[in-house]
Amino acid sequence: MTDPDARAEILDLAALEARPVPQLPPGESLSVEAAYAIQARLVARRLARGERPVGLKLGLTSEAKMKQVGVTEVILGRLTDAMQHPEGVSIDLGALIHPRVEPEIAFLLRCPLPPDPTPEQALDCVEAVAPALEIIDSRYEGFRFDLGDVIADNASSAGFVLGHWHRPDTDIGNVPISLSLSGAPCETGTSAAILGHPLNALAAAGRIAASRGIATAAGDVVLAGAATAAVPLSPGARVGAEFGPLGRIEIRAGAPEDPEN
Ligand code: 0L1
Ligand code: MG
Repeated sequence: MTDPDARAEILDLAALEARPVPQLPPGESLSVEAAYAIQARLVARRLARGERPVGLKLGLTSEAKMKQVGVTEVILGRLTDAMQHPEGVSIDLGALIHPRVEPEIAFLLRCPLPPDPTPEQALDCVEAVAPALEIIDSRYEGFRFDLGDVIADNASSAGFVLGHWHRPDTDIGNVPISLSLSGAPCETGTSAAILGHPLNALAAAGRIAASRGIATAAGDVVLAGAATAAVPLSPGARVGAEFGPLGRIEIRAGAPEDPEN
């Protein structure tokens, strides 16, 4: 059986050193329960280094991603303050293995999520909504993993950028979203691709958090999941994301010689 502390250390070092590790061999696949236990230890190592928990992220929220990993349930990862970047910033790619970026919708909570909320009950806990970009980075070679691997790897969490906050009653059910790289359009989608409505993802976050003993609190950010496929980030790229009435977010992928890195 996989030792959870040893596995958490392997994944933590892979992220710290930006060096990928192999996924577990098929005979050693993790159960979902074992995988969340490793994730908890992995995040505890970050907190022990002084990082602060700031919320949660949903992963595998689109049908395409679920199919890719062969699952029917979304997954949860945890966000820390060290993962948040200000808008417009240059992201240090040297600290990442094979980063990708994807547009999402973010929620700011005004109270803890109930254990199994309806989307309407989840909305009652929302202080504000915002457009967001998530930077994902699998710690596994070739971005190859099974369900247990990716949960253990904190759902590929690596970074996130928030746009401007809007009122909680803003209609986020079908926001048109487009992503461009250095001015060239590359992905389009809508927030309806996030489990049919981002509030369904927020409700799922409440359900999974409760079932895994993960607390939520006022002030937490919850990333609802991707509205388009994730796009590889390469040095020097300018990423622009348009979220219709919610606004626009821009970041840059730092080139190695970039003075900001
Ligand atoms: O945020 C995500 O949907 C990522 C979940 C993990 C799967 C992946 O890394 O693509
Ligand atoms: Mg995501």
